[in-house]
Amino acid sequence: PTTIYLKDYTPFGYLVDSVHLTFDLTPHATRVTSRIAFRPNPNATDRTFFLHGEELTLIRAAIDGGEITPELSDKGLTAITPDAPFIWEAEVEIDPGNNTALEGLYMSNGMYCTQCEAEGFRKITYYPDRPDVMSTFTVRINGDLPVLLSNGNPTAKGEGWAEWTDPWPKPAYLFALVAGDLIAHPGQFTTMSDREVELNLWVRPGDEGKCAFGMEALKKSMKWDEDVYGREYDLDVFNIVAVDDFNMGAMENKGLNIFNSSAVLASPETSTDANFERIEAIIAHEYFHNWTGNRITCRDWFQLCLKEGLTVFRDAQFTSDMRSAPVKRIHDAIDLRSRQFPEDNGPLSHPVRPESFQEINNFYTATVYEKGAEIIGMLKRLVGDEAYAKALDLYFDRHDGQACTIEDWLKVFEDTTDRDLSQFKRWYSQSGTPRIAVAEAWDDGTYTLTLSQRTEPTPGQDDKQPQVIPVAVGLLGPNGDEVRSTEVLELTETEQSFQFTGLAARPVASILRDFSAPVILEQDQTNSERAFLLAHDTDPFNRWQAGRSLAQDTLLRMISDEAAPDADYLDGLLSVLRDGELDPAYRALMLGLPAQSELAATLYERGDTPDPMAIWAAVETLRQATAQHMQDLLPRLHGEAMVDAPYSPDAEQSGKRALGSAALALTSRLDGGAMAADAYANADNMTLQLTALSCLLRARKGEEELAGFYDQWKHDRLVMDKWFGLQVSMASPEATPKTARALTEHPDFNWKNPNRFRAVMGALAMNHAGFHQTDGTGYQLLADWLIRLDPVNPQTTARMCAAFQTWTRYDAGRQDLMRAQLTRIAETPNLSRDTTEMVSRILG
Ligand code: HT7
Ligand code: ZN
Repeated sequence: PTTIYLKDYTPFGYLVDSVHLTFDLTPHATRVTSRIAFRPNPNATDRTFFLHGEELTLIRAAIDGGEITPELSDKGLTAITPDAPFIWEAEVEIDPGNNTALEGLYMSNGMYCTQCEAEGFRKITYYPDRPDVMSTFTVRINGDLPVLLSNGNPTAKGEGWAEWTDPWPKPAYLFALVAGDLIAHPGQFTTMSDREVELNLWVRPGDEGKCAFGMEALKKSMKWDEDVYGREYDLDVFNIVAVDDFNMGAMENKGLNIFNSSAVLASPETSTDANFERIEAIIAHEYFHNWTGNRITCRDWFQLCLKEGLTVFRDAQFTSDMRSAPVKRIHDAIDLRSRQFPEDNGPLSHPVRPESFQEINNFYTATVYEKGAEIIGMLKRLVGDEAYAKALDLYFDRHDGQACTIEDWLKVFEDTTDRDLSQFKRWYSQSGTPRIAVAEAWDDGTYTLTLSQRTEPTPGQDDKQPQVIPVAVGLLGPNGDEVRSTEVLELTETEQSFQFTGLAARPVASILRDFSAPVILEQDQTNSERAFLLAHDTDPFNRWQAGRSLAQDTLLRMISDEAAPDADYLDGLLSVLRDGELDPAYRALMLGLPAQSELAATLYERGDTPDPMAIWAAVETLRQATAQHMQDLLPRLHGEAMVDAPYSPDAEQSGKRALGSAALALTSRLDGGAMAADAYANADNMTLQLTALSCLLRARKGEEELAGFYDQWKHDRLVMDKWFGLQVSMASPEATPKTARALTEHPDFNWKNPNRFRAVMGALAMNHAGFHQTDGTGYQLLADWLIRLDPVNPQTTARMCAAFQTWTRYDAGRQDLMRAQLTRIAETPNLSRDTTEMVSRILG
């Protein structure tokens, strides 16, 4: 496979002034006719006229009306062109009905839809399929279906046809087309300059009852982007379509967002609070792309973080504003540690702006998205809110309509603040998670904090340079009062000391408040210091972190030394949970424990070999001890969690339910699931129903309820995904691979549907002790299915290979077993480029 390098970027030899496309839709022989106005690009030297094109049958090609015979390859075509503006015409035939890869034009339940990011447009017609080639598009769709949609505004329609015009120049990856028997859930939005926008959420008949929440989320997002970023929507219509077969969450196509139905459809009966929150965030994310991604796009795919990091950052700000900022920040830190840190510190490690790739689809990663967003958070913290707002205004003014780079992005900050961001820029090029070691000294009223940073070598990067790290610090006095409020220290050297003078007594430092940088803090804290911070820290993130550190410390000692659960942890937790003044959602988070895979990572980093069963057993023991320790408080927590109002997925109600669910899970460890059985019988929403069912399954009960759940919900695809996934996540470690295998034999296991495949195989990979059973059956089952899925859907297969990315952490026996499965996948004949690249990077 060919490797593509950032350093090799050159502009395309031609500019595109307009694109006209006509689609004659039939399932197996769709005709696509293109008429494209090209002209030589004055800023380019290479005039090779190469158009990308894959899996296309060329019927006819012409330049300025004269038929030509271009040179064809499996990647595209080359032709001789005039040295002046010209019109390119082509007619191709494609087969959407057999497109199982879900890239390009494909069919899902009888509906035509597209997915063009990153390089799917080349499966629709011949085109310079690269993000720096931008053009207006006019699209005519001929098809015998009631709803025919494309980007932009509707400009004409008749029986069996429709025409759409998108006035905003865009790259081909934002092209979209949908045709099907769909029903609209309508809405309306008046923009800040009083323009009326027609909104529609298009769904399959039967899903009409699941649209209201998504529509409200869209309106809130539109309003928020006006209020906070001054960004107004720029077309007469905004359409969202829900599709069942989709490789990722959703896609921001201009004026026609396409969503995985799991990321947009919701009702209280079928969706959990977590589903609602995720849907609100994804709708916001895709909508925000209209400016950060669509109006200003990426010059090339190496710059992916330009749009994704910024848009994730914006959607996180939105969620903080709509819900609770501390709760959102804690969720983000948990997510980063469980998904991004393993990537950054393993064989798949890559810079936020990668320098090379074979298959760009493999770089839609937690590093590009979430670490990319963290970088923006750090930048904002360093320059301050006001300068950030100014820099963003300048970014939109200066670059509207352009395809940009990270250099363009940083330049607007340099120009607004006069800061030199050359060292800061290392965040984009240097992979790996920086570690900050903490040393403290106290001398006669002066507290000295010495911070030193280091980043371990990562693939292709042996030597690391110091980065600019904003470390937010506050100091607490012995009575728990804050003696120094939060200050952002700028760590730029390998080692740096910071002094705080004039203190009456030695303080307790609260370091990395609000998780001010995506780093690992190495601090030799005593458990009494942690307990002190858990009781007193005024920074909600670090207060939670203190509890987390206590939990981690006790778990590590339980695993390595067979120690008993730590009293500081149990007592500290009890007092926080007793505090009725604290937000229930926050208290629910306090009850969480580090993921078992995270404990494995910490053990490995300490030089120990993690034993997944020992980790699992320690977590079980600690949970049991917590339940016993909190026995008297649990009824009160249940009481506090009672919601005496019609169901709403808002932050207040869902916070209460989160606390109630955590209390129910602990209670089930004491009463054998009696209360959960009751809760299941009385549940009137999916959050409670699923919580109760998971408690029962964990108590090794609930067979009857599981069967009842199936009968109740077998008609609902999204709920059935939960039914499949839950059984695998709740299975005992020994039973996990067997349970997953049995589910793959279930008649409803439609493995070609990415959601259903992920429900089972994703849950298998996430069940740490179950996946890592010593007999290797977990590894083998996953590999069997990845090999089967690869020719059908390479993108989803490749993403799921990441389940093996931590294989070198474990003992020799497990390593042999995982290596054998990875090798078996790698040696499969005709393996896709996507999976080949992933497996070879994982094997190293
Ligand atoms: N920009 C999109 C990323 C994407 C994608 C989405 C759906 C299916 C395939 C895809 N490939 C890339 C989604 C986003 O970040 O908003
Ligand atoms: Zn995005």
